[in-house]
Amino acid sequence: MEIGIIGLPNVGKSTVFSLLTRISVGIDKFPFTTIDPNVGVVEVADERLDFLAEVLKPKKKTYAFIKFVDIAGLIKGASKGEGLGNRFLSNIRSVDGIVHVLRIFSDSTVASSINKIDPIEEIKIINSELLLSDIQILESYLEKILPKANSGDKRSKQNLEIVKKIEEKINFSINLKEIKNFIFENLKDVDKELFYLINTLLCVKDVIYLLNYDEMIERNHLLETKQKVEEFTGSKVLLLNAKFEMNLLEFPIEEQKKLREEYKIPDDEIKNFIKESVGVLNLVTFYTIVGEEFRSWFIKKNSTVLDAAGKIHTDMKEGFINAEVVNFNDFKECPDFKVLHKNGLIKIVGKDYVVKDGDIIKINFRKT
Ligand SMILES: Nc1nc2c(ncn2[C@@H]2O[C@H](COP(=O)(O)OP(=O)(O)OP(=O)(O)O)[C@@H](O)[C@H]2O)c(=O)[nH]1
Ligand SMILES: [Mg+2]
Repeated sequence: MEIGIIGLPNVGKSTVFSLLTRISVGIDKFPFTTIDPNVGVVEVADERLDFLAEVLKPKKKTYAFIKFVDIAGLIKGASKGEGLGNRFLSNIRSVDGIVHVLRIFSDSTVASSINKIDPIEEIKIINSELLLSDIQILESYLEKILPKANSGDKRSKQNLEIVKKIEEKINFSINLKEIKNFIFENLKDVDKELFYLINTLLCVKDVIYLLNYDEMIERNHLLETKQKVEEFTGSKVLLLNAKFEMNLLEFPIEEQKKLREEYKIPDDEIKNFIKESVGVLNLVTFYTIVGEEFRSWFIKKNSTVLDAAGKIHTDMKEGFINAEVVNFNDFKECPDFKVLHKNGLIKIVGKDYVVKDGDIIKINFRKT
């Protein structure tokens, strides 16, 4: 699961990225052979896993993680190859969700590409680049199916009409959420080919907006700005003073508290940001207890327990027999697996069972 951090140049994307990776674990803990320097792994704290571990005292506790990708600044004309242009756009195409960083600090020593604090303007610039790039994709698809549609192929004709409708919508709107909703309303009856194409579009990705502010901005004004952006985008908007948080890491905890009070910077903004990032990916969390290791995992909403098994280990998927499932809510009320079992609260489920948020899962499988 990957989240791309996007925005205009010099809005603080890399600062947000470094902050996230600094507060997380070392990358070497994860079994990737190579990891791109601009991909950071961030462990997501989880109170339910903490509770499980507190009660059952395993030797090891492993939190689920998400990857953040620091994408270089997009500028006007990127879709036509300005700046590093399309390369960035293709980086964005492969992520599962987007964090759009907006600059709410003036600092004349840091060049700004629009020379003012204007988050709505920033959103418009970035969105139009994303949308222009989507239009290119739709156009080349139209070119491809036009001959077939003209020769009377019913399916192609239908797809052609849908794509034209989407294009028209994109031409008249800058609001990603609105476009996304429109697309999905018009997608009830499309074939696999078009469905796949639509899912490669940037405008269907979920976005959260991050206002990167600094101490110079007045809190009330900041909250008004937040509301404006919420109204304009219809999406989640979060606050973070990335540079301050980054600098704070240099101080001992007691000092950090004092500085927060002095500058009136709340201590839950990073936590919130990470939590909401998970939300934007439409994930649910499930838990496994294997030997001495307790672990939380993310999986896309509506995934089956077989998908979950595959995530843990391919052997588990291939040799899948069934799974034992109890939800965390039941465990919290009665933190004893034996009693839960006796009371029939541990269900045996087959491969098609849809994993629910908070499920504690034990996969039974044949070793091959
Ligand atoms: N005053 C102030 N400066 C900030 C803040 N956040 C970031 N900066 C500074 O802005 C400059 C650019 O920050 P980066 O994080 O590199 O910005 P970026 O969006 O990654 O920029 P590109 O990769 O060039 O697109 C750095 O000098 C940061 O220290 C902030 O909240 N206040
Ligand atoms: Mg950067």
